[in-house]
Amino acid sequence: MPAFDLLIRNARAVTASDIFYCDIAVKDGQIVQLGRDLPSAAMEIDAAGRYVTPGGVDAHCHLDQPEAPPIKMADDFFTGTLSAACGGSTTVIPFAAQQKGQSLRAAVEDYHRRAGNQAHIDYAFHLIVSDPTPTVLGEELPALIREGYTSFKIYMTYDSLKLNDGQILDVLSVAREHGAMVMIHAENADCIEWLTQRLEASGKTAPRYHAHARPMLVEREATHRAIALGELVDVPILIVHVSGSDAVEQIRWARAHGLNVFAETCPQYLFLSAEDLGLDDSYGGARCVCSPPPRSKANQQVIWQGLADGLFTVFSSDHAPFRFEGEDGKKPGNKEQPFRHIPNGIPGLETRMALLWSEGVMAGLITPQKFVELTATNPAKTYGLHPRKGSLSIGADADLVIWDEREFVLTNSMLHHNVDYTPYEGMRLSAWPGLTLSRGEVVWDGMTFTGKPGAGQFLKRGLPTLLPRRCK
Ligand code: DUC
Ligand code: ZN
Ligand code: ZN
Repeated sequence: MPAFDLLIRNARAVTASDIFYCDIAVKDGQIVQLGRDLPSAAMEIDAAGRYVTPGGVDAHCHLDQPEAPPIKMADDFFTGTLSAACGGSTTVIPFAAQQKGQSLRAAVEDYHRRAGNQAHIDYAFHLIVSDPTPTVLGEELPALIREGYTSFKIYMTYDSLKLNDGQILDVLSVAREHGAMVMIHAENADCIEWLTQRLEASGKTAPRYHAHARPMLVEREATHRAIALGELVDVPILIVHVSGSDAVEQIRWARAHGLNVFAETCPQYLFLSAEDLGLDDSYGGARCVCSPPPRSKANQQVIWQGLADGLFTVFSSDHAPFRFEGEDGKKPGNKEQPFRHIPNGIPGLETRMALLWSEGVMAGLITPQKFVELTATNPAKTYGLHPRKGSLSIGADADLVIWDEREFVLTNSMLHHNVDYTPYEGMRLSAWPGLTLSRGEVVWDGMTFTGKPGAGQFLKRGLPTLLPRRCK
């Protein structure tokens, strides 16, 4: 009887701190040994010296989140988790979103129904708190944190979601009391509305004006305010989808003042620019409408620098999938719409890992260890999944990626999401996951998806472990 279920031989294993050659032995879905010349297993894979990293933890993606009809997210738990696995992610954390007037508990129950038995890889839920009533703050949130929903996102923009400063302070206080992590979407809603109305009044409604309505200063102001609110309550916060230099400066300022402010960025701020929203009034740029919008090309360098020097804690996709054609996506009701009505968001679950490995690690901008830290280890620590997830170590889940380094041109036809485009069409990349393992099962072999719906498990999470905690 073989000692192991699976052995990956000759791995060039990467963790957030080290690179070493070893064999990786898997039993019952977990890594059980790392060593040299380990005894044989029921199944063996020769990595032949290729890099092996922990599977990605995509800690910011939107799947099957309810939208106002006719708009509908293109990916649900079936297609979203399948696509994630083909791109080397083995855990996703989408959002159970509370509608105003709805109980948070009802939002969570509805989201569990949506996940059903559809997930191909493991998943957890963040909460979106849009209506922090006394019952939500005093009863529902504390109970849900205890049940393993240990992070929540709050918005400073979007009419249906935004909180005022007093409400933000209330939510932050609950997070402080219970040790949860608050993710903040930082854009100033009133400035955006004021600018949008002026643009509309002068007939500037093409997709490219989306970027004009959300300049960097609206993100800068809200980021600064979020930092101040976090400081007032004395609680760590995480600013999501940081897009450019203005917000980066605010976060550097906060860190320099000793504040526990964490930050996330996303591929769109490295590889897209405001030009992708259109150089003229044509509608194609709707494909790249997301918030905050992509900035100038010079800002891409600021984001790369922040990834390399530790400003950013996590690198997520912010996958928010809407089809370009049809009535339910970027053209609501089958009509080209003023930018105000274009659903915000772009697809990116499947491309997140390869874009960063190819253009970051292989191009020499970040180390392989930094890649692992940003895409797997830190997201797992930030959201209470470490060391089960995001770790290549004994006892961790055997969620692994073996990397193929080869040149190819990315096209949407290669991808497995349910979106009819990728913003990265035609990019020349140098790497893609050659194999993805989810708890020891091959789910992607470099050519074919081999996983099963329902194999993904819901993950009840612990508290964040990014910061030291006193042990008794
Ligand atoms: N912005 C968000 O805040 N969420 C989803 C997508 C987007 O563009
Ligand atoms: Zn957001
Ligand atoms: Zn988002």
